[in-house]
Amino acid sequence: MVTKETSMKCLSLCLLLSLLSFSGADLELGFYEITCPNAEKIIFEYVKEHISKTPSLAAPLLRMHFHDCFVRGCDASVLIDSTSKNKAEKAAFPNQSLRGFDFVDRVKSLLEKECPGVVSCADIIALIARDSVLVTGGPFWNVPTGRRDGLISNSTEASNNLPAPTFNFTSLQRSFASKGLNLKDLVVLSGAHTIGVSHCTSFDKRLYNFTGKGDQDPSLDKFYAWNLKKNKCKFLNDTKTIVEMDPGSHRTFDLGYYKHLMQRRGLFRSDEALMTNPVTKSYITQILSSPLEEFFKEFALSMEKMGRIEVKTGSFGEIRTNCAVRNS
Ligand code: HEM
Ligand SMILES: *[C@@H]1O[C@H](CO)[C@@H](O)[C@H](O)[C@H]1NC(C)=O
Ligand SMILES: *[C@@H]1O[C@H](CO)[C@@H](O)[C@H](O)[C@H]1NC(C)=O
Ligand SMILES: *[C@@H]1O[C@H](CO)[C@@H](O)[C@H](O)[C@H]1NC(C)=O
Ligand SMILES: *[C@@H]1O[C@H](CO)[C@@H](O)[C@H](O)[C@H]1NC(C)=O
Ligand SMILES: CC(=O)N[C@H]1CO[C@H](CO)[C@@H](O)[C@@H]1O
Repeated sequence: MVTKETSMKCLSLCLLLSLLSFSGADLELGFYEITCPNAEKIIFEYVKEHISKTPSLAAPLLRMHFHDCFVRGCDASVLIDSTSKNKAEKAAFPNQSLRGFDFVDRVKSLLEKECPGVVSCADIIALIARDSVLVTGGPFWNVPTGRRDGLISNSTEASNNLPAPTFNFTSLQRSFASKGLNLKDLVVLSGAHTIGVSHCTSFDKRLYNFTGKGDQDPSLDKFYAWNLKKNKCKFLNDTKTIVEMDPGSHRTFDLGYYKHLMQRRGLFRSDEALMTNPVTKSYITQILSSPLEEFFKEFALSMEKMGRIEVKTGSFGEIRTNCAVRNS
C-alpha cells in the first residue's frame, strides 16, 4: 500500500526530477531542427564559401573551439570582450594569437536574421570548427547541439586552464584529465596541429635558451632546429614570424604531424612530450601504421567528447544576441 509519506516523497522527487530536466538536458543532434531548421545549413554554406577562399582560417577556428571548451566548458566564454570591470579570456596570454572572431560574428548575424535569439554562440563555434575542418578535406564529426552561452569570462581562468606549449607529459595528462579527456584523446586531439601555424615565441626558448643557459633543447632534431634558426626564428622573442607546425602540409589534415613527432620535429615541448611516455608513444605508432581514415575516426570521437565538456543546457546560461557581450 502506498502511504501518505511515500507518495509525498515521490511528489518531491518527481518535482526535483522535472526541475532538473527543465534546467539541464543532454545535447542532441539537430537541436535546432524545429526552432531554426536552416541554422546548420547556413553555417555550412558560409564556411564552405569563405574557407575555400581563405583556407588558413580553418586552423584558428578549430583552435577557438578547443580554447572555448577548456575554460568553463564549451559556452562561448572565449568570445566575450573585456570591459573596464572585467578582464575576459581574450585578454589572457594564450588567447592573444586566436583569430577568427569576426568570422564567428558574421555567421552569428546571419543566424540572428534567420531566427533571432535562437542559436547559441557556443553551438556556432562548435559547428564552424567542424565545418572548417570538413571543407579543408579533414574528418567529419557529429556535433550534437543545444549548448547555452555562459555569463562569465575570466582571463585568469583561461591562463589556469589552457595547457601551455611548454608543458611536459605529466602536466598535459593532468590538464586533459581535468576535462575528462584521456591519453588517447590527448594524442588524437594534438593531431589538430597537422594544420595551422605558430608564432616563434611559442617555442623559441627551445632554440635559444632552453634551460636559461643559452642552450638548445637536446630532444629537438638538430637539423630541424638549425633550419628554424636560420630561416624562420632568427632571434629570441621574434613576435612577428610564424612557422607551420606541420611543414610541407600545414593546410592538409593528414598524418604529417605524427610523422614529424617520430623524427623529433614536434614544434612545442608539449608535442615532443607525447613521445616521452610509452602509452602515448604507442598510440602515435598505431596511428602511423593505420590508414588515414582510422585517425579521422578517432579524431571525430575525441572532438565530439571535447565538445561536451561542461556544457550548459536547458535553462542555464543564455542565448547571446551579440557573441562578444552578455545580454544583460
Ligand atoms: C595538447 C595541448 C595543446 C597545446 C599546449 C597547444 C598549444 C598551441 C600553441 C602554442 C599554438 C600556436 C599559437 C601561436 O603561437 O600562434 C597552437 C596552435 C594551434 N592549435 Fe594547439 N595546443 C594544444 C592542443 C590543441 C588542440 C586540442 C587543438 C584542437 C583540437 C589545437 C588546435 C590548434 C590549431 C589548429 C592551431 C593553429 C592555429 C593557427 O593556425 O592560428 N591545439 N596550439
Ligand atoms: C577570475 O578567476 C580567478 C581564479 O579562479 C579568481 O580568483 C578571480 O576572482 C576571478 N575574477 C573575477 C572578476 O571573477
Ligand atoms: C613537469 O612539469 C611540472 C610543472 O612545471 C613539474 O612540477 C614536474 O616536475 C615536471 N615533471 C617532469 C617529469 O619533468
Ligand atoms: C635566458 O634565460 C635566463 C634565465 O631565464 C635569462 O636570465 C637570460 O636573460 C636569458 N637569455 C636571453 C638571451 O634572453
Ligand atoms: C618581446 O618583444 C616584445 C615586443 O617585440 C616586448 O614587448 C616583450 O617585452 C619582449 N619580451 C621579452 C621576454 O623580451
Ligand atoms: C583576439 C584578442 O582579443 N586578442 C587580445 C589578446 O589580449 C591582448 C592584450 O590584452 C589584446 O590587445 C588583444 O586584442
